Amino acid sequence: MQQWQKIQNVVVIGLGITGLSVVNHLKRVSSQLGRNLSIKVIDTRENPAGRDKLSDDVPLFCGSLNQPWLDSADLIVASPGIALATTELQQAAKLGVPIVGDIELFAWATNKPVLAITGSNGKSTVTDLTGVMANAAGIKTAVGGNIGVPALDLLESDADLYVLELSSFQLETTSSLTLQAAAFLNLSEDHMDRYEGMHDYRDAKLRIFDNAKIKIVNADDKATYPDNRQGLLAFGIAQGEYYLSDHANQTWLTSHGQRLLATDELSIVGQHNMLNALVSIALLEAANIDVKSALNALKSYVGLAHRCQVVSRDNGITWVNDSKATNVASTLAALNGLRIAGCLYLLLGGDGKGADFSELKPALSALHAELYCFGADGKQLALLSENSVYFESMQEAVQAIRQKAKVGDMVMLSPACASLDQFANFMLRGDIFTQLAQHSDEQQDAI
Ligand code: UMA
Ligand code: ADP
Repeated sequence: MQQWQKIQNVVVIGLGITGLSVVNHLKRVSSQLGRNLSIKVIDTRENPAGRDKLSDDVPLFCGSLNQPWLDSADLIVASPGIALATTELQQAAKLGVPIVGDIELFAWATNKPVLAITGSNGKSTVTDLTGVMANAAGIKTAVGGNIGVPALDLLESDADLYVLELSSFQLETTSSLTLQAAAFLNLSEDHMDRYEGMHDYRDAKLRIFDNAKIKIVNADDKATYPDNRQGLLAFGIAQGEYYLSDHANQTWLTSHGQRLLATDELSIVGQHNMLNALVSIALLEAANIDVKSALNALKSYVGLAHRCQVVSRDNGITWVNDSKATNVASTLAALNGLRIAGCLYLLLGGDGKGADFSELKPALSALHAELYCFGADGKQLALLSENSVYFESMQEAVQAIRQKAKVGDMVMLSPACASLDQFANFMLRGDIFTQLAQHSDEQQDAI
């Protein structure tokens, strides 16, 4: 609690789920301190999401950043959706007002072990899987952060271990989070509206290693390596301490030369998910958790919804929902290293946001694949291969696939495009695909 000694006036910026969690936490801190902190909230939106949930005793200023409030604060707690570079925040910082985020407050509040994950792709999957495995190993584990549950809300759970997904925005406002282990999964272009370039974005992500005992990096992506290599462990396809090895015609998840599990036994698919599993294993080992007792949980883990999720295996045909693949990089991840006995029916289409789809060509030509394209950029995607057809809608494309698919084939929605031309969001697109995949032929007519 010593961090709070000289703090009385706290201004929270942002009234989304983070801002609300911060206000609730500040009230808990007040009762622990035995004095009421003065709490005020600002949101630049006229009608912020959490308005109805804020208690009446907390003053709220909407529509712009209230400079006098900021300048007279003892502490500003900024939500991840607001850029630190904002002029008003910069002015307050110049006056010496400290600016932190919710994860920094979380760090002040706990001395339990914490594992954290960042990267451009795969964060949610690794975070969730690590939590599932740790719980299966008998450790009471709470999972949150950028995955959708604010970290401060986890403190009530009285867990023995925390697993946090951290975005670059959250890392920018965190400086004293001590981690048992941290993983930086990969780096590809994202959030360039908030960063001056890749260098800036990478620096924000590298902050995850500042107070980490064990640093888990991607041997195949050197951008994930920090300058200070103390405590470094690497995962990779064929290099590092955690890698994929071949033995007896199978590929094995391998830790420090020890084969732990054949990847054929996993329920999740795609080479990127094998790597995600290796990272979860590395994180658990870093927390001294007996991984062997969690291998059954790893085997049966089916992944998060809409991320390379197997939604049906009826009649020997595997149906995979990867609707979260809203860009070329994530579809490439789904295709790389995919092994299918039969044909891959790949559903591609939607709003491509001006992307260059040609990067998909090499991965597609390595597979026995037929492209079923749909939506706004479907015709452009159909040009990627001679084995392609175009339909107005995803639903029509699925109906056509159903007539052809047979035992050993895979039907995968990994569209490389946003959904907004035909669906409210990627979740709805994935839900409709899943419904189509799970319904028998007779039920199809009713959809
Ligand atoms: N906003 C304003 N004015 C403000 C404050 C926010 O316009 O004064 C806008 C932001 O630009 C943003 C929206 O409001 O578009 C929400 O911002 P927020 O900081 O209030 O967000 P929360 O609802 O608290 O959710 C945040 C994360 N969102 C962001 O970082 C934008 C959630 O990650 C996270 O799950 C949650 O905290 C709990 O930790 C979402 C996300 O999209 C899933 N993250 C980005 C990503 O994964 O790419 C980083
Ligand atoms: P994030 O939380 O970083 O957005 P998710 O786990 O939600 O990551 O996955 C987002 C998309 O990226 C999905 O299409 C998923 O299949 C793909 N993906 C998952 N893991 C990886 C990885 N290790 N490398 C590249 N892409 C990945």
